[in-house]
Amino acid sequence: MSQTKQIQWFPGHMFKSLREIREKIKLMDIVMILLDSRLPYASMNPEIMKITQHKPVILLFNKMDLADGEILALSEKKYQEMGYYTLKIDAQSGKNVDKIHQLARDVLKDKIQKEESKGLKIRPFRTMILGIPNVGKSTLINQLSKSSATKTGNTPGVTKAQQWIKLGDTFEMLDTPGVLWPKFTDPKVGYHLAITGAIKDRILPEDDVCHYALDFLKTYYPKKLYQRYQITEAMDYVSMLDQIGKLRGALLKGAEVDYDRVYQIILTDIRGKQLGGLSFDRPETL
Ligand SMILES: Nc1nc2c(ncn2[C@@H]2O[C@H](COP(=O)(O)OP(=O)(O)OP(=O)(O)O)[C@@H](O)[C@H]2O)c(=O)[nH]1
Ligand SMILES: [Mg+2]
Repeated sequence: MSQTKQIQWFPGHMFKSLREIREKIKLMDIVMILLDSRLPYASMNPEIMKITQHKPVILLFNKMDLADGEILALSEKKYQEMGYYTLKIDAQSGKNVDKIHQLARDVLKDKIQKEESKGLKIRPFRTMILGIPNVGKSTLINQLSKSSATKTGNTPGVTKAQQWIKLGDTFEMLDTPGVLWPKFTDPKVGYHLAITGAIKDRILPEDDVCHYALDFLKTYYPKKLYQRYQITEAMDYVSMLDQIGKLRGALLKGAEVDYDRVYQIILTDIRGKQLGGLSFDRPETL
C-alpha cells in the first residue's frame, strides 16, 4: 500500500480549473461546496477552503443516501461547530434540494436587507458549485434547474469547463469541473477517494484499494460484510476474495477465482447501496 505516496492524481487541467475558480470567485455572492457525505473530511479540498475563505459558504453534504446516517450527523455537527452553514442532500433523488434556496437567503440576509433598504431590486444571487470530481455538482444543478442543462456521469472528470446556469430569477449558478489538490499527506485520503470513485480507478491499484476497503469494512461494518458475502471473522484478505469470487461466480476456467472481477464486484457493491449506508471518514479524523 506504499504506492499512494507516488500517485499522480492531480492532472494538469485541474491547475487550470483552480485558476479559473480563483478568477471567478470575486463575482460570487455565495459559494456552495459539495462534500461527499461518506467522506466529509477527504472530500474537503484544502485549496478550495483557501480560495473561498472570504466568501459566505454553504457546505452541502451530498449523497446522504449512501452514507452512514449516524456518522454523518456527527461530522455535520463538527463542521457546524467550526462555523459552517450545512445541509445534507441527495442530489439524485432531490431530497432536501428545495431547502438550499432558503438557506442561501438566510446566509445572505444582511446583504439582501441592505440592498432592499437602498430601494434596489434584488438581483439574482451568483453562486458557484465547487467540489471534488464525481461528487454530484452537475446533478445538483440539473436538479435545481429541473433540467438536464449540464452533463453528468458516474466517473470523475465529466464536466470539462465552467458553465453558467440560470435558475429562475433568484440564482445564477456556475457549474465547475471537479478539482483535487496537488499533495496529500494522509494515505487514507487517497483510498477513500478511490473507493468512492472520486479518482479514476487506474490511479491506485485496485488490489490495494480492495484490500484497504475489506479491512475497513471488517473493522467498522463487520456484520454487513459477513452477511453480504457469508464471510467469517477468521478469514484473511485472500480467503475473503476467494469466498466472494466463489459466491458470486467470478471464476475463470478451471474454477480459479477471477480476482479482477472480484475487485469490481466489491467496488460496485460499496459504491452502490448493496451494503447499506457506509461512512469512510470518521468524525475523530476531522
Ligand atoms: N446515490 C447518489 N448518487 C448521486 C447523488 N448525486 C449525484 N449522484 C451520482 O454521482 C455521479 C456523479 O455525478 P455528477 O453530477 O456528474 O458529478 P460532478 O461533481 O459534476 O462530477 P465532475 O463533473 O466529474 O466533477 C452520477 O452518477 C450521479 O448520478 C446523490 O445524492 N446520491
Ligand atoms: Mg460535473
